[in-house]
Amino acid sequence: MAFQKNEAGQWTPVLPQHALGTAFGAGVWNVAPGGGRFAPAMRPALSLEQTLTELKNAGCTHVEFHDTEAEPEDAEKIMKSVRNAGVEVSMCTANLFKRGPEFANGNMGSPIADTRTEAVRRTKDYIRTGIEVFDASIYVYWNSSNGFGGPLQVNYRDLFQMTADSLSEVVTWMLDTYGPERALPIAIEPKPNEPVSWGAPADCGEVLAIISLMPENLRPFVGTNLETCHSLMAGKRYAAELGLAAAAGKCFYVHLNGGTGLKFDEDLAFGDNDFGVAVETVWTLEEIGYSTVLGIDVQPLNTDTPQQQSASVVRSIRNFRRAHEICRTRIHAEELNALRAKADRAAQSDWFARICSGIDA
Ligand SMILES: [Mn+2]
Repeated sequence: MAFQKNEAGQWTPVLPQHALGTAFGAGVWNVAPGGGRFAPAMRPALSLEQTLTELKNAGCTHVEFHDTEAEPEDAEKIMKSVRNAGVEVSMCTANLFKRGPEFANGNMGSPIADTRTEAVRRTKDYIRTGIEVFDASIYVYWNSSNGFGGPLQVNYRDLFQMTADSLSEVVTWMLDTYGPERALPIAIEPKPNEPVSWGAPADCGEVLAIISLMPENLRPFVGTNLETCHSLMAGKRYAAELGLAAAAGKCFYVHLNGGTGLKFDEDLAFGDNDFGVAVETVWTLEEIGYSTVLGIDVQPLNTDTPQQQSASVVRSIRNFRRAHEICRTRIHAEELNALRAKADRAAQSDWFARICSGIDA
């Protein structure tokens, strides 16, 4: 069962329950040869079976797929490999950015009707695969090419309304086909730029705004998948974005990773560059009661060797455990809440450095 009614009669997602830090999922694209516009490929490409083994050995209990890595027609065969590897599929997502030229000018909110139609069709196809083959617990819509690159390239009002309308079409089809009990929770992953100069939705607030543009009866089926690096690129504090999603009852899934600020999608390991972000993220996940699979979305570093194919995934999980241990042993809710109740940010800053460093002096 994927949705059930709560005491107030609202449909709410039923996500697999895992105590925080006991279930991690990573994308099969997180183990990759590397390379791009500014760097050569650094490692040999692995087979799907090798990739699944790498992720399992890295500590993942779950894996994630794009439809370009696991086409709907190959999904049954791929599920055999997934089962053989001893993992499960947590998330699946249709690639609405790099499949071909059709998504060069947006997807769900594109000014081109055929593009919107194709985005909706591919999304329905992969939701069907997620429900019928993968037994996935979440479907992610990442905005990717949805947005614009310069002045008046889109009608700005239509961009947001049409994105909502396309999602409404998907949810309506899903409910008609499977009913709420089998419906797959849809999580929107925002990003402010890359591949487009202005991506829509750019952040958690814009995701919530788009959901609010959908008919009321469809809104319960759509939430957020917030990613650490995307939030940093938007100039946001990731943990605060999680808090906003949770306040709206929309924190369906997360993508943990790292970045260095208002730059590009670095997809560093969780805890890389700014370990304090990892500590406040883990504490915030505890505070909001996050209790399902923790998604990781990282890339290997350029210097990673063929023996380090999954080093960024390994380090993400290790850093999560380090941050979790700090939260468990050095953060005391009463002490923190007492600090929050005082107008003394100097004391709060000193406290945070003390708990992260473990040094009292
Ligand atoms: Mn992501």
